[in-house]
Order: sequence, then C-alpha cells, then structure tokens
Amino acid sequence: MPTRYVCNIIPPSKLTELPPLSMDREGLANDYKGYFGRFLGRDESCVSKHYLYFALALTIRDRLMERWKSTNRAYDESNCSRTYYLSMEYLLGRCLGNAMLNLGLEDEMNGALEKYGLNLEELAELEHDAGLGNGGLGRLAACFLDSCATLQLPVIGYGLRYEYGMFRQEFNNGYQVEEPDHWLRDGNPWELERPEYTQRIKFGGRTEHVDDGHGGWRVRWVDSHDVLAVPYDIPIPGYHNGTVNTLRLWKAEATDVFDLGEFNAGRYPESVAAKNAAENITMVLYPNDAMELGKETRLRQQYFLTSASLQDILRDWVRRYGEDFSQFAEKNRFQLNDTHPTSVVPELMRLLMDEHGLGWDKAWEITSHTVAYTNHTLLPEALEKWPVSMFGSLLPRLLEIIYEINARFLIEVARCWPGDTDRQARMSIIEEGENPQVRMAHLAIVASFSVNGVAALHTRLLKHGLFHDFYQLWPQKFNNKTNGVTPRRWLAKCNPDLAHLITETIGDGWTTDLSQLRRLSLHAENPEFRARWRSIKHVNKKRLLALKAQHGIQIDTHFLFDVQVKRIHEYKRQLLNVLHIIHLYDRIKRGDMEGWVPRCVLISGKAAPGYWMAKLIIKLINNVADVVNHDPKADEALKVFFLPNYGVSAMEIICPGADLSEQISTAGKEASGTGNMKFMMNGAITIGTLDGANIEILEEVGNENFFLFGLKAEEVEAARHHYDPNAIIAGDEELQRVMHLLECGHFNQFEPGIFDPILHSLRSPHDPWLTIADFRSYIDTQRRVAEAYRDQEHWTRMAILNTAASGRFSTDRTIKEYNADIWKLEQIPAYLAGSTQSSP
Ligand code: B1N
Repeated sequence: MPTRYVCNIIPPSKLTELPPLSMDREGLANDYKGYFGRFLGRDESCVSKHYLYFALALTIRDRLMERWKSTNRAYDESNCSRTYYLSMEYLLGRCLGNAMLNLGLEDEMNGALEKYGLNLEELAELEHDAGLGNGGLGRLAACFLDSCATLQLPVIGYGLRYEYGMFRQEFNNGYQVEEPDHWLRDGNPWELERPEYTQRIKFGGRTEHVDDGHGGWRVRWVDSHDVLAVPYDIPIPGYHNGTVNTLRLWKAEATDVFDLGEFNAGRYPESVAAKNAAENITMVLYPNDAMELGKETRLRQQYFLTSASLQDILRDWVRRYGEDFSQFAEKNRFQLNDTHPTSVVPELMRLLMDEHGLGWDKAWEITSHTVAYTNHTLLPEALEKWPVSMFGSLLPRLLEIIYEINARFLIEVARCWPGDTDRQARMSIIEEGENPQVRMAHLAIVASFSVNGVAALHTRLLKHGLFHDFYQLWPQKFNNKTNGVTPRRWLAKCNPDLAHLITETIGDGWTTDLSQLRRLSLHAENPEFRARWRSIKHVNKKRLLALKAQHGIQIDTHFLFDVQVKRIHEYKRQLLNVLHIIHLYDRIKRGDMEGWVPRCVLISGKAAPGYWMAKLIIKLINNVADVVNHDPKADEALKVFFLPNYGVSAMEIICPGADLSEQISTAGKEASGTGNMKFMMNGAITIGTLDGANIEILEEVGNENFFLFGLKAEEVEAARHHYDPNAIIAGDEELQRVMHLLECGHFNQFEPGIFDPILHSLRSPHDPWLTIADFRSYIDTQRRVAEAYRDQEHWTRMAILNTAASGRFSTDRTIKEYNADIWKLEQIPAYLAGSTQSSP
C-alpha cells in the first residue's frame, strides 16, 4: 500500500458536517459563476466551450457529493447486507443530464444558465460518452445501477477504468474504420480518485507450501510481479430520493515508476517499460460483443478486477468486524455479470485461506453462499475458456485452487451418476485434451448458489440445453430474471415531450412504477390524444434526421422510420434486413408500387474489429444505401442510412423517433435484447422473431400490436438437418430477383466479387442463422407493416398500446426480482439534513 496516503488523523465532525447546498436557480447560478471564474480561472477571453460545460458539471456534482456521503453513512451505520455487482463493462453514456434528472434540478439549472444566456442542452452535448462497454451487457449493468439507487438498495458496482473505451466508428469507402476513444482527454468531473484505497495485485511467480506451525499448511504466492489498483468512484444517483450509490472503477498503475536496478545500470527505456506493462492492463476495453478471443491481457484484466474488488471488500469487512468471518456469507453477495469476473471464486478462496487463515471448508462455505452468476449468452464462441497453461503461469495459486474445487466436484458427480464417465468429462471444470482448458461457466455454476438467464426462453434453453447436466444436479440453483431498461434515461430523459404528455395524462407515478403506463391504453381510443402523440413522434423524427443533417438529405417525417440498431453480428441478421431493402428497391424498379408506403431504413452498430464477416455486412449496407439513395426512381419511396458510431447518446435520439423496431435474430440466439424494450417504451412497434425478450414483449402487448414472423427456436434446431437454401431460392421468384441483384454485382460495380463470402453463406446448407429460411415470412410481414402504417389512426393506437404495455420492462422490476430471490437486501433510506430530496 502506498503509505503516503494513509494517516491516522480523524477529521473532526465540525469539519465534515456540511450544510446542504441550495437547489434553486440563485444558488446554482452563483456556484456556476464561482466554478467558471475561480476554480477554472476563466473569463471573457475564454475560447473553449468546454469550460462552460465543466463548471456546470462541478455545480451539479457538489449536490451529489453531500447525498453520496450521507448514503454511505446510512449504509455504514445500519450494518446492512450488501451486494457487489462485478462487471467488466459499464456503458454509462453521459452523466450530466441523468444527474440533473435524478436530482430534480433540470428546471432550476435551466433557469440559472439562462441568466448568463447559456443553453443547457447545448452544453450537455459537450460531455464525452463513458463508453466502457460493448452493448447490451454493459448497458444493462448501467441500468441496474440506476434502479438499485432508485430502490435504495446497498449495491456497489465494481469495474475497470479503461483509458480507452469502445472505439469510435468511421467509414472509409463504406468500410468501417476504428478510431481510439480517448474519453478522459478533457478530464472527467464525474470521478473521484481514491488513492488511499489502493490495492496490490499479484501476477506470475510460484507458490510455496509452508508449515503453519499448527500441523497444517499455509500457501504463499511468491516471486510475483505486482501491479497497483487505484480506485476511482463514480456517483450513481437514485431518482428523487437522496440516495447516491457508488460505482468503483480500478485503474492499473506500476508499483514503482522506475525499476531502480535498470535505471542505475543506464537502461532508462527498460526501466520505464515496466510502468507501461503495468498500465497496459486497464488501457483499453476489448471490443468484442458475445465473442471471446482468449488473449492473455484480457485474463489479466479479469483477475485485476476481481482481486482488487475482493481485497477492497475484505479490507472494509475487517475494518468493521475484525477477523471474524462468521457473518460474512449472510451479509455479502457477489453478482457476476457473465463469466468474465469468475476468477472471484478462486480468489475469494485464496484470500480467505492464505491471507485470513480460514480452512478449506469454511472458505468454501462462504464462497458458495455468496457468489451468484448471470449467464448472457448461449453462443459457443462467447463461452469463456482459458488454456490451463496460460492460467497456471499467470495465476498459479488460483489454478491450484480450481483443481481442488474440481476434484471435490467430480466426486459429487460420481456419487450421483456412478460410472458415468462421459458425464464427468462433460461437466468437469477442466476440458481435457491436447490443450486443456479451464471452463469458466462450469466454475461459475459449481461455486454459485444462483444461476440465472436473462429472459424466459433463454433460461429455458440454459436448463434444458447448454447446462442441462448441471440443471439435473442442482435444479434449485436455476432461475430467470428477464432484463429491463431504466425508464428514467430511456423515457423521461430521452423523450421529454412524450414524458410530459404521459405525466399530464396519468400523473407522474410512472417514473418509479412503470406498470402505471397501463392506464394509457384507455386514452388510445381518444383521437385528440392520438393526434398529440403523433405530433410528438414527428418532432422526434425531425431530431433524429438532424443526426444525418450533414449529408444534406431531405426526408419527410411521414416516411415510416424502420430502425435496426445494435452490434453487427450474423445471428442478429442485419443481412435479412438488407434482403428486404433490396426487395423493396426491386419492386420500385419494376413499378410494383401499389399502396406504397415511403420508408426510411436506418441501421447503426459497430462490428468487432476482428470480425471480418460483420465488417463486410457493414460495407454491403453502405453500398446498397448508396445505390438506393442515388436512384431518382426511389427518391420519394425509399431511403437507407447507416448512422456511424452508434452508442448510448445516439440511441437517446434514435429510439424516440422510430416507428418500427427490428428485432429479427435467429430464434434461440438472442439471450434477451434490451434495445427492443427501449423502442417499445417510446412507442415503436416491433417486427420480430420469437426470440429472447421479444416473446415477453409479445405476451404483454398482444398479437395485434406486434409483427411476428419466422421460425421458432425448436423449428430452427429441427431445420438444421434438412436446410436447403438453394431450393428455397429456386422456389421464390422475388427472392431469386434479390439474389440476382446481389450476385450480378449491382451493388459493387467497382469492387467485383467483394460480397462473395456473404452470398456463399446465404446459400450454404450449413448457414447457422437460417436467413433464407425466414425471408418469405419476413417480407410478407413487412407488407403487413406497410398496410398498417397507411392507417395512421390505427398505427398510433398500436404505438400507444406498446408504450402502455412496456411497464414490465423497467429494470426496477428486474432488480426487485433479483433482490427478492437472490440478494435479499433491505432498503436503506438516505437522510440528508435539511434537504427536500430525502425520503420520509
Ligand atoms: O447481453 C445482453 C442481452 O440482452 C443480449 O441478448 C446478449 O447478447 C448480451 C462477451 C458479451 N451476451 N454476451 C455478451 C459481451 C461482451 C463479451 O466480451 C459476451 N453480451 C451479451 C444483456 O443481458
């Protein structure tokens, strides 16, 4: 521990008790002025708007700070149980607007800035997105934290403070180009460095088994190469309740800036190299969504997160309870966001045994009663495995512990199924073979008291497919927790006009009890209400078009806005969308336009830099867009856009402006989806397969307000054995025409042959995504979409009913279920003296 930060001075309470800050425009305006002029030292010669934003952020941050402290005090004094959410990703997006909304400061702050002739919205856009995640899994973690704070649950997030977040996406000749996202470049007012809680993390070296003097062994991990973990805390405000929870992110630093031996020997570069190697650990987020590459730095990152977090948690435990761990299991939960933090299992065992002197049985009793695992995918390429050789040389002590866990586990399996050696091999934590691997999901299941999927279908497939052996052994561990999204960011904040209309109609209770949206269904029958609903949608569509304004393309907001935004992945089938676009284009060219509904197809999303097929799909979409958008015949009928650099802030503008939400994955492949929920909440209608949470969306909204198509999960499995895409193409004239346009090179006249791999995969009987199998049903359903859209009154009624039925998809509901079934935490109200933002 760097002793420079640790001292024994306890600050007197006269110093630490702060009077609450004023929440009115006068107080805000004064503080703002002070920050701009004094703290930042800027004046009328300031040439950068950045300082105007920064002063604003600091003004708001002050109001968070006092609530943050009183929340921590309330948790500490109540001796409450806590949950630690462990995740490699948190896709927070921007913090300012969210903090103002949750503190209830929007109007007053707007007023304060008006005094200086400044526009709040414009300043808020200067904030860089915190893009510390890839997609759904990382955004879910962020929505969960919002709901935990809103429900006043003592949940602390732990993650990594990547220097570079998700890459920025640009296009060059239609190809994706990745640019680094140096989001911290201009400073980050939303983090508080806490060097006094720095932890030391070991890598490499070897283990020594030494006599403990009591007839037993104690293991020491020696000759390790150590790295420091420095915490940065981000405040997570609850909605209008005075609670501010904590997200703690770790940054890697070298133990010593210079290796003195190298330095004295005159090898300056070598001496600095060690510093670089250490800091590399948290340099960059791995940009793979639902895909694992087995890179050593990734394993380092994972262990760095779990070891730093656990040491931090145990430090705090010992501060409060000394070396008595008898209540530890009762008072602590670790929720693993997928298998990425699974090294928490052997690391907790190690710390309890090697650092705190517990025996194996006590340590295992604690570990297996505190760890809970959430699975987010069934895709084999996303299931984490680490070569035993790599694991052993990087984390030798952990590998020993994993072997011991496995040995004891396999005895249990053998006891249950005597002689079933196949089953033992299938279930083992170690996959044997030429290159043995550690199966992280097996380790997570063996050690967890709860294993959950993220939508009903997904959990069913876990129980009866992927993890069936484990389900047979421990059926009671398995449970479902259907995902959600926070209605604060994804309705109140991103769609203020609609939020206002809703509040005017049913009151404001919906922001913390989203089931109240049901009351909107009555108003769907009121033509005046529908007209207002529609006019808000048109304003939102204009705002969305502004994203494309730089391209100077004019589109009428009466076009049907047909939107697919998500990571580019074959299973998500952006290709199916492309086939539909080409089919529409073909109809235009043939003059088959009876009852035509003008459509604007909007696609957005990033491809993992190493996923060449996904990158080729992006190129295809861009090329098709280019041909369609430059065809005068298609001008009034069809437009196609690929919006670059999709992320949280883009979605905040996209989802309020969408008419149609594309959720068209191959059934059984999308664990849940959460974009589907954001669109629904904002009154878009879904065209989708029976996959992930689409099934539950359909259940809530009813068949007549959802466009269902395609094979079901069981049909997909059955179809694999006799799938003949070429026969399907031959039997469908419209599909033939689409394939012909692609195959004759109509969309790549200057780059012949580049799309061959796509065409080959579409025609392959081994195509796992069955795109051709669902073409006809998709195209016919899209026809029904157009017919429905022509009747605007009917469409608006469907849109209202979608919003009205979206209450189940609030993360408040999800988190209540996690808490009732897994965490069992008490709500702890935060009291803040003299504040109107406290709970009763
Ligand atoms: O998690 C989301 C789900 O809504 C999506 O359906 C699911 O695809 C997504 C390895 C993942 N599953 N697996 C990942 C991300 C990063 C990584 O390195 C896997 N992401 C999901 C929330 O439940």
